[in-house]
Amino acid sequence: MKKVFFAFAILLVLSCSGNDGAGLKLMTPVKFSEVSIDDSFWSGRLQKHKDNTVAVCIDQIENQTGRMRNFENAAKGEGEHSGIFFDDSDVYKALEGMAYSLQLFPNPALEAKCDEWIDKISAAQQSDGYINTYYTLTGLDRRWTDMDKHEMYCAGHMTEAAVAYYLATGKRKLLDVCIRMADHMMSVFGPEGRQWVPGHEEIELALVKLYEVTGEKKYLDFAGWLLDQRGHGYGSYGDERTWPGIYYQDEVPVRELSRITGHAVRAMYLYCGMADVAAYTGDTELIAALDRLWDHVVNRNMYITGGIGQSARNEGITEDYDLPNLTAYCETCASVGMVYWNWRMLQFTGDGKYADVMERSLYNGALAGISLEGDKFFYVNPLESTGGHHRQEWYGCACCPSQICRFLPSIGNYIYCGSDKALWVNLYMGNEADVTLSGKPVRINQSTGYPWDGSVAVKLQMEQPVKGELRLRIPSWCRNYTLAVNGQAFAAPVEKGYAVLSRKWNNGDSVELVFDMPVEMVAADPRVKEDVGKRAVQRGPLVYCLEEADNPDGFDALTLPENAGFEFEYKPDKLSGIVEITSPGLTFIPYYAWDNRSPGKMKVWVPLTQNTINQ
Ligand code: FUB
Ligand code: ZN
Repeated sequence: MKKVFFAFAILLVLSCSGNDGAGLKLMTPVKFSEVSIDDSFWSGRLQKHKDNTVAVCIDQIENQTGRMRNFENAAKGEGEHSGIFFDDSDVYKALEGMAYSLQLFPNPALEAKCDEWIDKISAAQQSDGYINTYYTLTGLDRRWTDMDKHEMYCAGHMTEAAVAYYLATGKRKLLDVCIRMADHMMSVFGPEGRQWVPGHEEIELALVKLYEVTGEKKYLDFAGWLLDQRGHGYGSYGDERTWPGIYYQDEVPVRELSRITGHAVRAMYLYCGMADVAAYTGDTELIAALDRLWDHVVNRNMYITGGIGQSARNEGITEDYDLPNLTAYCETCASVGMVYWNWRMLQFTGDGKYADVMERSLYNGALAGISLEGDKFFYVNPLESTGGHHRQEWYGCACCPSQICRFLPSIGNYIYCGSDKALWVNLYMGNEADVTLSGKPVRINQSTGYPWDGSVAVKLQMEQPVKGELRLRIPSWCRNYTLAVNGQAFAAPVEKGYAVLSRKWNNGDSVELVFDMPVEMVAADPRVKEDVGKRAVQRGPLVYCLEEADNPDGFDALTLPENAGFEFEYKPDKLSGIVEITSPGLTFIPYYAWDNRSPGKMKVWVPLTQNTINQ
């Protein structure tokens, strides 16, 4: 494949759209466990996760750091706590990833390892249900005194792991630990108890998962109560409060929120929790707040990579349109959070604008967080490097490696959603899945070269003909596409970014979708001072970058003519297989793939060649 395209500049001016998100969820995702991924881009990543990422996490948790020893010590009630006060959460997040991996690749040895960990976790639980190795080993008398100490955050991650493991294996030992911890929390806090504002959100969305799996509405109610604790001045974070309430999203009641503030990952988990509670309560005020927040995040505070959080100082948000490249924080966890949150927003409305952001954050901001081998991680994801920024196997604060460990094997979650009469295809990757259409079982098969080329073939198998809609997402980056059913051109109206193919489907029907995928130069919103006079290169869902390994001469002086022409070519042996983009004197690689070779400089936004501007 070798083609030449002349690029055109597009202005990335993102417009506000109306508030049409109110109400209960329109659609339900097809779970990753129902989807069997067989894809030239993703299958290798899932293999590396199974073989390398999980192994790194186990080794770090058991041998290189004291994370598992903390549980052993807490069970004995003696010994020191080592590491950070929220290190338990990494054990839980890795365990959640292991549970997902088991669903993709059954593995008795890995399951035995999970059971061993769960025994140790369970042994560290106090008789009243409380569980947290930091306070157990440093003084239980001080528990529940500092809202920034992540006790509920750790409980939330334990709950997500427990639900994942229960769904993967049917084993409920860890789930019972979580139920006892949740009941303990509800015996201390709540309308009849003490007030509490979790300094790091996470428990809210986890309690909704606990509600889903137990059917106990009290957990949903507690999640809603915790959300409504915020923004009333109840928060108290340690003796010497380093951060104001705005850092914790505790400045404004959740229903009145309209601007993202503070710590980026906390904000993402809060918005997910708001969406999850609203999905069951039908709370339109929460949804309206989420709509306002989405506009503010995406149109003023998001990088082209789908990453958020401009500053290392607060691991979060600074000011609108302040998007520095070299010092961009863009924590991997925040990009994963963007996927989680946009996926939830999509389910309320079926609006492709959420899937577009989900895809952007997935393929760029989040995927950059893990090496091609799956054994090294980025915590911070700048859009420019002077050569000193590299992936590491682990971090003192290891939230990002454990985040990627749980996120990657669950990518199958984001491909399909079902609604009353429609099957929605949100992401394109090769897979087979058992789904329903208009309540009837259907087997769907997707094959595609995405993200390297825009051809997608969908096949449907069913016992009886089924009347219903297949809704295929037309990504916002795509300006031209063709659509055919059984080889015949098919005119389908596009509603909110989805082509609606409404017909009676027969066994063996096929759909062929071809997206034009030219190389494009992208200009930032002119209010982003850092990117004035610069362009980024994008093709399909992928943002590209220049890396010194490909451009060794005069890297700092490289510029891009405004009328640049581009070629692109699939290189199977380069960086595990990429489409490389070239323009005279410049070689671009996908941003996610940088820092997998010799260390060097990198940049996403490239200055325009001075004498070519406005030609
Ligand atoms: O505080 C827990 C996690 O550690 C946060 O989500 C990350 O930003 C890192 O600070
Ligand atoms: Zn992180």
